[in-house]
Amino acid sequence: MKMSFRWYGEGNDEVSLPFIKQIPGVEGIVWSLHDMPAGEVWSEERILAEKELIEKQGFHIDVVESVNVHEDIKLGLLSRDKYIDNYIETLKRLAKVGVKVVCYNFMPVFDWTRTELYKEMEDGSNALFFEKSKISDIEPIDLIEKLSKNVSVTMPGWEPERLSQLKETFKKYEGFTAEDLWENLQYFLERVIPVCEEHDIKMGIHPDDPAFPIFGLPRIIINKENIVRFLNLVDSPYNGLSLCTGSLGSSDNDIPDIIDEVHDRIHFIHIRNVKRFDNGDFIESSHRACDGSVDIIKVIQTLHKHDYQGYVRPDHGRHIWGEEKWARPGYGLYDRALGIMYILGAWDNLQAQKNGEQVAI
Ligand code: DNO
Repeated sequence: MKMSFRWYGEGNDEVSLPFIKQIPGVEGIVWSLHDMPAGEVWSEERILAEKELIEKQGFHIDVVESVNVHEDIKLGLLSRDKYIDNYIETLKRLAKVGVKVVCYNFMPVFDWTRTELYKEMEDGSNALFFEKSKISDIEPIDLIEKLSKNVSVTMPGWEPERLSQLKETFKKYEGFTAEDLWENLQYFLERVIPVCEEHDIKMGIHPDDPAFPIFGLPRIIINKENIVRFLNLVDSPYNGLSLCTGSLGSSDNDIPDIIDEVHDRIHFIHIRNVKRFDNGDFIESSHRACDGSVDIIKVIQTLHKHDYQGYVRPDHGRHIWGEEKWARPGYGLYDRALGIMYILGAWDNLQAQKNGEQVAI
């Protein structure tokens, strides 16, 4: 596996590249032009500037997360072709500078959703929390307003222009079904994937987070059956998955089983843990298998069994050692760095066993 770390860009992330450099094993930065509205073509100058910045610190730029999909594409409006053309142009420009994988999602309106960003834990740390009952009695706009109060940065999926149109966007989705979303996803892929094949850049869809419908909007990348259906929409290695153990772990998915089924189409993985409760709530926990509901060790063993050679990053960590004062929700430095050490510890151990080395006790 190739370890990487998500970074939001100069002036947009309190975690600096030199700090990331000090985490053992990180080879690449997972990046994006976060201020670029969905549907616009990314400028070549901006792409090159970002590449230079990241490579100067000794990291590769192989993975972009995300190039966001314009809402009109998900809705299947007439205007979608223009936005797909733009998407394709961006992909070509990214491929030209050496990007290998683009992570994206196809969730209506929202990206990831939680009801609390800094839920306090007994040990004094805090973490992203999803309380199911809160979602049913709150208007989406009120939830976003409540959450954004303590946050000074723009979070992916919660961009101001997207939020300012929330009411109108919801109106457009009235009567919209999961099958409509499948159809529009297929339309998008049928146009984009042939270009990816030609330019050698792989697409990895991110599972829906949480992995069940919210606010009456359909969500489809939520379980094994649907992931298999998705991969068959366009059966090409360029149409792949960004497996996220935390998103799929928000409902009762057997993630090692999913990996067994589709490992050859996984291009990128987010590894993190969540603790699920019987009432449907979940909280993000440390990466350790015993701290959450996802058996992260088994996930790593399964990846190792299939000789996974793709990209990996730790995902959301808890905010620890006081970093909630400055860190982006879920994207502090410390717990993600600890997560990396856990993942690499497990991986190195498996490698050592494979190589027949004596494991010191
Ligand atoms: C959350 C992330 C997601 C992910 C997008 C991909 O922290 O995993 O926001 O980047 O869904 O498009």
